[in-house]
Amino acid sequence: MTNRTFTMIKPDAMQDGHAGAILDQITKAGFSIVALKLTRLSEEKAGEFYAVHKERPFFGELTEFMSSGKIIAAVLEKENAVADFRKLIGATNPANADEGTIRKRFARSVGENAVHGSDSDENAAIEASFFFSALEQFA
Ligand code: 3AN
Repeated sequence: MTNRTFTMIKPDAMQDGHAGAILDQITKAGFSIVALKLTRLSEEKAGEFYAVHKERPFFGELTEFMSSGKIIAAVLEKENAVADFRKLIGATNPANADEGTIRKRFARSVGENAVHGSDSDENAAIEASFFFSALEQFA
């Protein structure tokens, strides 16, 4: 699984109509889509996904936002996927993200920052399994 990462297109980017452009940028950067679904998280499920942030002051805001609308969840494959994808999406706060990164182009703010990208191979596998069965991660 070292060549896979997990992403979500978050409710802000979905509502702002950026899903197509974001998927285009991802595939043009050399990632292939291994699994993909459009869904919506309940606040409870969002809390489960972001459990590591439970003690952070923005946790309530985060789970409310992440359950506020549709998302697209996807598993992506590429050599060095986790690190390369973090580079492609840019800094957590779009104000600090490099020009041309997905967050610089499409994010609204640090809380509503357009996309998620796994921060390690281990978390990529855990997060992919949160949304997709083994059968759905076939590619
Ligand atoms: P990243 O998504 O770049 O890995 P994390 O893991 O620090 O960043 O944060 C997870 C998510 O929590 C972010 N994508 C963002 O939506 C939200 N978040 C992080 N920092 C803040 C903050 N200061 N205020 C509001 N939301 C935040």
